[in-house]
Amino acid sequence: MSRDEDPFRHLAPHFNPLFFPFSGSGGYIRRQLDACKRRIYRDFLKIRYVFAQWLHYPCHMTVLRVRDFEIHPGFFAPDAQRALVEELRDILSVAPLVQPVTPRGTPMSVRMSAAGEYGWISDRKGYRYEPQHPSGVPWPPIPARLIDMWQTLVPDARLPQCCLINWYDVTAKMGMHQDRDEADLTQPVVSVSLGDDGLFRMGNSTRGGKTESVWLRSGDVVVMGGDARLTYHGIDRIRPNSSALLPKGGRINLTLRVVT
Ligand code: MD3
Ligand code: FE
Repeated sequence: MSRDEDPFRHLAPHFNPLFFPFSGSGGYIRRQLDACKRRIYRDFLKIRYVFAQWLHYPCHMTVLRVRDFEIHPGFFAPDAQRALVEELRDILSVAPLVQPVTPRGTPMSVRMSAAGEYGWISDRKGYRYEPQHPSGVPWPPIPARLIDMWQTLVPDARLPQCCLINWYDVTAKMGMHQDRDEADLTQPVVSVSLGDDGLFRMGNSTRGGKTESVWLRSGDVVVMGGDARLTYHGIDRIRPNSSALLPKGGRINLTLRVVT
């Protein structure tokens, strides 16, 4: 780690819990210490983020990294969130939310719609991407501010072909799953949370194992690229009345995807 990268470089040595007096060249001890510093710094950011969530104050840090998920707390300011909700209303008036059933016939608790070239559908015939809403109308276009966000956060990716819209009432949840119905799994998925807080659980690239959870709040954006792309994940629960953005409460999650 060069001095510029040292997360504790702003601290005077006597405040620096990890001050290491001799700067030798490379070596095993130094690498271990650097790794340790990064871990502690990441945990520090996480603790700060968790406290910010509890105390309901905005935490304007750039990104939080948890298991290769890149979390951008408060990426969308309240004004932009309200504008997005208006754009979603127009989309949903053309392509209304539907309650999907799994191929085995179990209804999902989440309601879904989409914008863009493709929408993700689940029914008795299976799950797949379709160019039309079940009613037969084409999906409305993806709002420009979401395309903008995509180009800001993942400039090297292809443009998104689907903006999946998930709506959770306060009882809804989404079980742990992988997203692998897209043809090119090297392309990232970017998600936007709106409305009530949702407890997002992140697992591993195979089912089971240890998991970590964070509360996603209105305006937060998560980038799933690289190793996070095939990670199992889900939403355990919604925190009722945690946001005033949606008049009837609940949570909306938008996920932008490259499909073909
Ligand atoms: C990781 N949505 O739509 S957002 C989904 O809040 C989905 O509605 C949840 O899981 C929600 O598939 C979680 C975070 C998320 C979204 C898509 C991903 C994480 C992802 C795709 C690949 C890997
Ligand atoms: Fe998912």
